[in-house]
Amino acid sequence: MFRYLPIRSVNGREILDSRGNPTVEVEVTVGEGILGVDCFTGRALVPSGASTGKYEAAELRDHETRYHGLGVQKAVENVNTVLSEAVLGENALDQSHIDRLLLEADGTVNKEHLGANGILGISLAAARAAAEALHIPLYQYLGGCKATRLPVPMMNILNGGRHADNTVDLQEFMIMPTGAGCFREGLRMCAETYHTLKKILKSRGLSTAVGDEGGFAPDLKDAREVLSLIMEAIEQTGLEPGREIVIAIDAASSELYLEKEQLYYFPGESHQTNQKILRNTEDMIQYYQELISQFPIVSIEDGLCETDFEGWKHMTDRLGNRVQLVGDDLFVTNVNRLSRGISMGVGNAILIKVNQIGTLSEAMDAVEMAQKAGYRAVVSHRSGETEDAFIADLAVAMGAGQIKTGAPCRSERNAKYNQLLRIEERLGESGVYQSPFETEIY
Ligand code: 2PG
Ligand code: MG
Repeated sequence: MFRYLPIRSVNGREILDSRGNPTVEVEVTVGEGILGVDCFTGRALVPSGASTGKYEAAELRDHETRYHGLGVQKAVENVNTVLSEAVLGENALDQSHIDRLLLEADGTVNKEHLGANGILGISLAAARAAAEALHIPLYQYLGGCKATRLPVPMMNILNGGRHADNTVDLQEFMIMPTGAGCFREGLRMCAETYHTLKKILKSRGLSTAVGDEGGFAPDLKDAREVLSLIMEAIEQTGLEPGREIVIAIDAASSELYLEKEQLYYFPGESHQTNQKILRNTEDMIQYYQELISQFPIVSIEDGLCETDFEGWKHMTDRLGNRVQLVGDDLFVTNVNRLSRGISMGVGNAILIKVNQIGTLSEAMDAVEMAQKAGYRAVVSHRSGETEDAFIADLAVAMGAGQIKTGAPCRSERNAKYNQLLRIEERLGESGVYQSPFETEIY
């Protein structure tokens, strides 16, 4: 039976994210009855990045004095006026149609006219309202009856780069419990390792304060020192690195790149060693190659800068059969950039961030394109997050197999892990948890 579930109201407001900066929240109400009777409301909260890619959809900020210029009142006003008018009365069960109307209302390529933050809020809230009205869980609404795969966490336990004020240059050091039997066990293994790491840092007089994504942020010399500490933490927890837990890195190298010099500058390492550390593309690839041979690293995200497709091609030829190479700033959840990457043989995985592209349909299209081409997809949070756990359901819906959502610390991160615990419990014996990697990769 074809059902028409009209959008009855759209209500946006300005709220705060995990960094204390304003962001957009939207409530969409749908229903066939009189407003208020037989109506269902979905709410979505929009995340925000710090190491934002150059090619991301535009986040609309007020640039006024309040909130140091970061207010989102204009984006909220657009939600409550022109964007709301575009979708009122339209069928919430037709997500592609809703998203198309939002895109048309904006009319620009990167959503700079009305703001990707407001657009995304409506897009996500409409999906949630539809799931509510159908009385089915969000992952099932988005993914159908085959949505049974729980993602392996890619858990950021040590923060650097733009996410912390320490001397660690690479942005994220993550652990992945690929050897766990189920998601719940994997989460426990990671949380235990996280706490062991805390003890080790404390015993060496290093800081145990955390960065934006909940990982520790001590001053350390370089990636090797970080990775050695993580290895120690895994082993002291009684786990076997390389078999039960493997390691992933997000270099976020666009942040290190000096455009004029065409070199990557490592400020922390330079400071710690009293010499200017600069690496060219070749040095970077060589650097990763050494790290891969010394540590059980299975995944490197944004190993090279977002503009350098040629360099990426070279890196993929050299490392692509040994590690997952994830394009975040490179692909920005955008099918145009991804298809260029696929046709060139660049990278072998994409990071999926809903606010990087601005609508749910476009994000889902990117996952599908990746999967068809044999690329993996990692559903991801932003460094500025909220209590909204939408991406947990999205990861299961798309059968992505991997989720990147920070440390097991800070409730905006745990909201996603906790939602996955609920989904796993609900799926019961139908739930699938398996390593996304072939064993040869490490
Ligand atoms: C990244 C993200 C999330 P940000 O680079 O992958 O970890 O960071 O949201 O700051 O872009
Ligand atoms: Mg990244």
